[in-house]
Amino acid sequence: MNSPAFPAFPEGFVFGAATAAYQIEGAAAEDGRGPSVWDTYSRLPGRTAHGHTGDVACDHYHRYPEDIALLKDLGVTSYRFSIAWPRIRPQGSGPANPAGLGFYDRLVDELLAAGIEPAATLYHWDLPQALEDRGGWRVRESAELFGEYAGIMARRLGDRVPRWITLNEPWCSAFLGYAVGRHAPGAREGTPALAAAHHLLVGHGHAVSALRAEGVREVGITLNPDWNVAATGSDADRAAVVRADTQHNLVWTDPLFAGVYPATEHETWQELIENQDFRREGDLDLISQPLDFVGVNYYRPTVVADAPYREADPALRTASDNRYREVEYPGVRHTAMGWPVVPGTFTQLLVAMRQRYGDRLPPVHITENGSAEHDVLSPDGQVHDASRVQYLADHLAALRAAMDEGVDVRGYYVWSLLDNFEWALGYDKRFGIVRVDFETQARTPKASYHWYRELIAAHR
Ligand code: IFM
Repeated sequence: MNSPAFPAFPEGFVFGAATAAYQIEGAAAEDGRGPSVWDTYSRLPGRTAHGHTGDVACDHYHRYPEDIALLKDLGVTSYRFSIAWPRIRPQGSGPANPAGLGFYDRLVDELLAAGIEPAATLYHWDLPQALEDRGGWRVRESAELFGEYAGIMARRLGDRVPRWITLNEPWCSAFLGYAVGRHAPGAREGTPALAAAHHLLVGHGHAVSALRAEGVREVGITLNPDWNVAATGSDADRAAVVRADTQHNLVWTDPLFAGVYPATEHETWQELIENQDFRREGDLDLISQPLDFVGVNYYRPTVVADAPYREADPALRTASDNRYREVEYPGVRHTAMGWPVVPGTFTQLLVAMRQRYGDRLPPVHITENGSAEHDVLSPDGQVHDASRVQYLADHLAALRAAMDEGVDVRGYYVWSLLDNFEWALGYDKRFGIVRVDFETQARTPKASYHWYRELIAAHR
């Protein structure tokens, strides 16, 4: 195939690659790491594909020097990784585990020696199980302990890690975790999922305060806003888009960037907006502290159609019963995740965020973008993942278009450096630009790795 053209980015634009602790580290029971909710959940029958767990994953805990060598050869300016809270505080509270701190010390030092800026995410879904046993994100204590843990990490690594992300995709933690039960801890609850959403935001606020107190350079949060498209032009489907936007996007972005919860006609969400006992005076001030950047993870648009509530009695409805349903995006390619590929929606989403919040929207880093494909290891030993290359080229061009329309985007992190544990879908879905053979742990850079490497080199 002919390689797609490289979009041009301004000088200083950050090119990176991203991963997350539970998806790559393995060594789940080593050096004093405590269990996380994902260790527990992945062992429940039928919750992950083939019963896969993150016990070994990419064995990055032992192979990180090899992975950093791949990053160095790729030429990225920054690497986004996450810190496993249960490695640092195995019980979620109490003394820090020196071996856990030592691992991230070594990782950061090796990155810096390779000329790569570390970007650390404090929470990519691996809540210490001990905290889940005390209520998890349903209770305020987890938010407070998250702030303490942020302080521990900032004191330890703040001199060497310039970019800090508090939470990754809190929508998934709250709603996949506590409303529909597709992620750990697997709860299918109503209002407690709304409390979890609120406590995640409060936890973010405590972490921002702790990171600021240690004087770290940049603080942000990573969200996964949806671009919701109405299935038809009907008023009912357009109203469904408003509900989907509220539930998926505004519940995060309005408190963070406008210091309010969104006004909505949506009965389920009214619960969140009205005075709940989990909300306290001053929470919104804590949550809306200014940030240096917002991380945006974007993969695909979502088509929504009006649908009846599944539960007729409002008192019995859960937070996942939102009077809309997702439908197929017709006529476009779908990735191995079944996700529609419509790169122009990436531009639309970023421009819409900028329009809604104006200058209150901080500069943006794209902290994840990429695609799972049906990769094949060819007889020549290579992975010719042309569809992933095209996906990346088209999304980078769409990103560039958003910048041309005035969105201040400072960086782009491909998801992911490595094939890894794709949560409930186990190891079946491959997002890496480097193939991982999970039997031998051999790493093979794919065509997309080589393409991205050339794109980065073209900007030097
Ligand atoms: O693998 C995940 C990642 O952990 C969070 N964002 C989406 C990715 C692909 O599903």
